[in-house]
Amino acid sequence: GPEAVTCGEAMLLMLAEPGLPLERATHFRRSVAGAESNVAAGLARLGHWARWIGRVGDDPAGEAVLRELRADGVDVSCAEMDPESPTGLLLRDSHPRRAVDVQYYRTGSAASLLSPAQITPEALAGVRLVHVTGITPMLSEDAEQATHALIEGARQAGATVCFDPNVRRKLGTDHEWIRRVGPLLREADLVLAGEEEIELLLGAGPDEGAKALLTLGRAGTVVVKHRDHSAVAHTAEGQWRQEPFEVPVTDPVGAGDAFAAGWLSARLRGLDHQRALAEAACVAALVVQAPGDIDGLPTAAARDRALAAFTRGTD
Ligand code: KDG
Repeated sequence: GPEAVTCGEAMLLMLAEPGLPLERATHFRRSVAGAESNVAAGLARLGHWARWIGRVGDDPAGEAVLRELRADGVDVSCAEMDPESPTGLLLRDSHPRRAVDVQYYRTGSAASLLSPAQITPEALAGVRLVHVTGITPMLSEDAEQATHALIEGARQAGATVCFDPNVRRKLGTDHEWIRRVGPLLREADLVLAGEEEIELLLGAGPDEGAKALLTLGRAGTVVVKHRDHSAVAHTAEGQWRQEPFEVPVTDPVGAGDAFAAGWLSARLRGLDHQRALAEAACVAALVVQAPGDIDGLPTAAARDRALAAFTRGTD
């Protein structure tokens, strides 16, 4: 079976040519987006057997999404094509120094009809790690139930559950995020979260929030991604910090998913906390140098070469 499973909405991404605001752009490049499928693609590029569970429409956009994920090595054998509902779509631009403008066309999409029925024991058989994000439960009530079924199924399969809240303010009010996604932080064995997300969902600062999850939740490790792009791993035994690798940023979107993939790959290979954070920061630094969410994802060999070069620079 696969080493890792993710589940969520993958969308057709139309990425505007760089340098123009979204409403002015006339040329768009077709790609694929979706936080969970991005992580699956990251793990697959790094050499892991990674499965993505989700739904797309039975339409050309859905074909394109599945073809691209397959080409990146993602196992899409448990993905479904829905003849009744369309594939979700997203338009965005990319700017290194201002917030990216995103417009979603995903209400009523095939993925919003994801249901617990798709989370079968077969889909999770033998899996070691299940990566869940807060986007999925915010899509619809069905998708929220599917998220709970996924966590339950992961436990039954004996898998580690990793959770990234991935707060996207266009998907709900603060109150909805706190109510629907906040409790999931306490269900996860591994948590990856931004400083702002900890503040919103736990009403606490980063250190205090991480400590609360380690003591009140199930988490054995909490990684907080700070505003200055440094990351700190918290466990009961101690803390490890990683500074970001300085690179020219082309497109910051996908950095968090790349970080997750880099970190989870290191965890799956049994590496220590410091090395896992360094690999995570390295994979993120490679992704932000390329346009698109997943285009800059490295193979394991490319990651190792880049990490050697980055750390030589800091010696
Ligand atoms: O993490 C990047 C995602 O935000 C992007 O791929 C689109 O999944 C997406 C979302 O819901 O915003």
